[in-house]
Amino acid sequence: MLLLHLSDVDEASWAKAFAEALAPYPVVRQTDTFDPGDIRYIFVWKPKADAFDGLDNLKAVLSLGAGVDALLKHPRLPDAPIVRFVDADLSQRMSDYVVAQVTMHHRQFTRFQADQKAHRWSQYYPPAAGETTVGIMGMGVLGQDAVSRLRPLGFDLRSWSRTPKQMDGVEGFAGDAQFEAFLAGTDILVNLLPLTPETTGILNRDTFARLRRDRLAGGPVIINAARGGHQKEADIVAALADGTLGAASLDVFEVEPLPSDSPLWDIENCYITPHIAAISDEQSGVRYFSRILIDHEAGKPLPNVVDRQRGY
Ligand code: NDP
Ligand code: OXD
Repeated sequence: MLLLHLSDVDEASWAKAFAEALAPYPVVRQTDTFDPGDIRYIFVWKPKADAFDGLDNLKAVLSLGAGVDALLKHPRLPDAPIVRFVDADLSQRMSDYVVAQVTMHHRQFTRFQADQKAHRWSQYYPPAAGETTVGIMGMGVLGQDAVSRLRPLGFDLRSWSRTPKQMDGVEGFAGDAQFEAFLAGTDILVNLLPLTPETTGILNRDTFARLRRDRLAGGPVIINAARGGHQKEADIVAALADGTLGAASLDVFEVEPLPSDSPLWDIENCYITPHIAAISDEQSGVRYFSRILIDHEAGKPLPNVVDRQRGY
């Protein structure tokens, strides 16, 4: 039996789609009456404290989210393997966001917007894409998709990951030892890391100060589409005010929803979206997890299992 335990998304709709895809395999929701001992798989997003109680025969936890940082902190998380969402549709949506923000900053949107408001005719020619370096932190599923879509646009690309990566047309940097060198040549910093103890607060003043300063006229830019826990918002506010950063695009925040009194809302060169960079699409999600469940019941191994030791 598959149990759905979803918060902040339309659980009824997902349950209906799973029931259709898996029939006659039984599918139940958290509010249905069922014997917890019959649950073999649980599909979760923001599970409540009692979500896993009594699930003594669980074979796997299926995560609606690609990021599992919050799930791993669940106080009563069972020992079963966790399968996270890895999907071409999700990657495409994230790359849509990344490409939009990168191209906007590369072409100096903040500057020309201010000029327009001031009725100021000020000819400034942005560097060509090939003269602009986009540095991507996190070269996993989403990072690799993002570079595959930025590359044809002609950007100079570099990546930073925990272990070394070799990708065509991307200069790879890895580990703490190469972090400074990675930052020193980066004009637009894109964060696609998972949130772990090692990556918490990585978008801070010290990181911003190490970015390349002489290429983009307004100053280096950060784009955070991963998790709010990666960023120190007080440092972003200060860095945007004193010119350490030329602009920031933020999709995620230390506290979500972003409190209405956050200073970030009113900063002209800070571009805020409400954690919408990429959503797990229902149709793709049901297709992906149904296949996994059916294959696993048939004895095949689970794909995309989270390494709890690494935290992603
Ligand atoms: P992956 O697990 O596929 O990739 C993670 C990458 O980060 C890997 O390249 C890994 O290195 C690297 N990494 C991990 N820890 C470190 C470290 N300490 N130092 C350097 N590099 C590190 O994740 P995804 O690409 O699938 O997703 C990334 C994140 O995006 C998710 O965790 C989630 O938080 C976020 N997300 C946000 C969404 C939104 O709407 N805003 C939507 C979906 C996801 P290595 O390759 O060596 O293992
Ligand atoms: C995710 C997210 O992790 O939507 O999938 O943030």
